[in-house]
Amino acid sequence: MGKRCVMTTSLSLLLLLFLQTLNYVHASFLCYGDFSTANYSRNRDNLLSSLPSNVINNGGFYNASLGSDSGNSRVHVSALCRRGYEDQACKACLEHVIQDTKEKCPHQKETFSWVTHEPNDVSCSLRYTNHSIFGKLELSPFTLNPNPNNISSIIKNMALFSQEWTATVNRTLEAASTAETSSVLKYYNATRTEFTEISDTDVYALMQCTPDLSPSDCKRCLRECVTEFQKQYWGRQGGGVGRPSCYFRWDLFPFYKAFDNVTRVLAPPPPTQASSTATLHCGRDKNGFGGRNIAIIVVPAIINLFIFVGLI
Ligand SMILES: *[C@@H]1O[C@H](CO)[C@@H](O)[C@H](O)[C@H]1NC(C)=O
Ligand SMILES: *[C@@H]1O[C@H](CO)[C@@H](O)[C@H](O)[C@H]1NC(C)=O
Ligand SMILES: *[C@@H]1O[C@H](CO)[C@@H](O)[C@H](O)[C@H]1NC(C)=O
Ligand SMILES: *[C@@H]1O[C@H](CO)[C@@H](O)[C@H](O)[C@H]1NC(C)=O
Ligand SMILES: *[C@@H]1O[C@H](CO)[C@@H](O)[C@H](O)[C@H]1NC(C)=O
Ligand SMILES: *[C@@H]1O[C@H](CO)[C@@H](O)[C@H](O)[C@H]1NC(C)=O
Ligand SMILES: CC(=O)N[C@H]1CO[C@H](CO)[C@@H](O)[C@@H]1O
Repeated sequence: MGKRCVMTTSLSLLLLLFLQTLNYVHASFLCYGDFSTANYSRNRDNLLSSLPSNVINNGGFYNASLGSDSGNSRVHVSALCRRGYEDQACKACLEHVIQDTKEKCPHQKETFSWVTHEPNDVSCSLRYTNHSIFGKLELSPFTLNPNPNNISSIIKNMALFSQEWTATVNRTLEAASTAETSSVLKYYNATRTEFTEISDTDVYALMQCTPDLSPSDCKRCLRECVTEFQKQYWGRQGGGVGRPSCYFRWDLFPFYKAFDNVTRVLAPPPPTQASSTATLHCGRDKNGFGGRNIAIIVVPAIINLFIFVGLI
């Protein structure tokens, strides 16, 4: 009995670690809000059925709404792809996320996701709510997916890393939120940066906002993603933060096929005046929904594990 207990625990721990990695790879998805009516679901399904082709025909972003506010059945939908993807890969990603969302979120009114579609490793975003979202900055809820590994295992000078990371992320943030074009995928930037102390790889960072925001709202959204990562998972080797209006991810490897055409640059040099240490706070944001999707996956998996262990 004791032996089996220990085995179950360590297997569960392994499984948890594995699932954390899995969840990490699968980026951000949230489903929330009160339960919806049959009319709401029907309107949602109507909008979703033509969404992938509408996104493609509209240059990579599309938004629409359907239903009546009085009947509590009005649905607002928006979707987008990243800049630079082929239409067919983007469409496949959207079809995948739509199907996945319908399965995982059959009854709730609101969802957003910044996900990738494995076969092409192309990423796209889907969002629907029962209130008007066009042009509105929405910061919560948010998802937070840390890379499970620590950065301390590969670097020695944390202060130098911290300085280069902040400068790199600031550079990416400025570029992503400065809309130079009228393209619907204007708020986007991806950088590949060589850091002083990391010799065998580069630092990859990607940021994107929905195009209906103002530049300052986009900047604020991305800034809050960066701060959230620093607050909760500073010291990890990477991570992603998703909010309804924007997405930020960084890692020590390229992801989402987003860096194929990105030129490698050197980390910005340290500021000339004595650099101040970044203040890092600990603890969870009360509004965070970060752990919810993990729990949804982990609970059934652990039940399966018990069944499995019982069979031995
Ligand atoms: C959206 O649904 C929530 C309950 O889930 C409700 O309180 C709110 O009034 C609804 N908003 C609109 C615009 O219908
Ligand atoms: C749902 O939609 C139908 C047809 O549009 C309408 O007749 C019905 O009253 C709606 N139901 C609710 C609960 O609003
Ligand atoms: C990379 O560049 C090639 C050639 O210009 C282009 O076809 C492709 O779409 C680009 N990929 C991305 C992800 O930007
Ligand atoms: C990362 O660092 C934390 C705190 O120093 C430690 O508790 C944890 O075990 C480390 N994780 C890994 C994967 O090395
Ligand atoms: C990054 O931007 C923040 C906020 O604008 C600023 O406080 C900080 O000094 C910047 N850091 C670097 C290294 O540029
Ligand atoms: C990111 O911004 C930099 C600086 O503006 C620019 O040179 C680079 O082409 C941008 N990269 C992408 C992928 O948009
Ligand atoms: C690109 C796009 O379809 N934009 C539309 C989103 O919704 C607003 C408000 O309904 C429209 O004004 C935009 O044209």
